[in-house]
Amino acid sequence: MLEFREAKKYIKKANKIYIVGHINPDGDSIGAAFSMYLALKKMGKDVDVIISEHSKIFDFLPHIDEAKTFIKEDSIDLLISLDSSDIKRLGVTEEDIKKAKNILMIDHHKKSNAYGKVNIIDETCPATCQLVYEFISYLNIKMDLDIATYIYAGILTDTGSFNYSSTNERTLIIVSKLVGLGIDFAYICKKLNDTVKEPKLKLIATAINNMEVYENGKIRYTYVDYDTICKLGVDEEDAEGMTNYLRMVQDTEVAIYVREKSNGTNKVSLRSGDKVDVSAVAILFRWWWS
Ligand SMILES: [Mn+2]
Repeated sequence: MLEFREAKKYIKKANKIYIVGHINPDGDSIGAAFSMYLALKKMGKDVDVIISEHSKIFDFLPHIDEAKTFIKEDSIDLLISLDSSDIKRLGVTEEDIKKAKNILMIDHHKKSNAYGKVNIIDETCPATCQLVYEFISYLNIKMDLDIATYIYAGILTDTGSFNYSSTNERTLIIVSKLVGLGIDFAYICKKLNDTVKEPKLKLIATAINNMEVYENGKIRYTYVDYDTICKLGVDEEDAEGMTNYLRMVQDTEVAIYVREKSNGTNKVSLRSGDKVDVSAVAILFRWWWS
């Protein structure tokens, strides 16, 4: 990739580097940011990583407590953004972004708006972590167990544990190398996928109990009010994702989850299989909730 060469130049000449993921970071954002951070440290760079408020499920990851929350210097040479298609979603303030002389953007989202001096964007990568793996290899930095763990966490998250069609041959080749490096993939998977807090389990039960079924089971809808969410002790993050359970039912095409928020407004989540474009429905109703 041509941009790799350009990116390497900027990294080489930078004295102070910060790495940042997006707000509400997922496994791919954290995985990409930390693998990049650990790799550049191995290169001998003066580098820091910023992760905004994140879920406790990531606490088991190595070095995660080294994350910073802001840029303490007045000026830095390079800000590397990972997994964020929009500069407004970066996990740093606008003032902090202005401190950077240059931005290197690494992302895999469709419709990514290039906002960096150098932009490494590959929509064919199922995860930014896959792109970071390629870049770290290009930089000739030796992978170690910690870097491999982060890359794996990111790929696992964004491929839905290799279930999504975005997973490709290259993904699995890379994962085989990570396994070769000795990553504890069963442990990482358990930590990221199979751990659920009791309030969330009770919320799932409530959401399923409230389920309404339309069009012979093709459409499934559920609603949970704020009072229930409070009574169950579910936090904001755990209140998400109920559409996943509705979609598990055979022949479901569309899943709709509406939940009441603390300010009395409703958050609507729409998910579909490959037959219905729910984003068109969301756009249709945009006037209604904006
Ligand atoms: Mn991603």
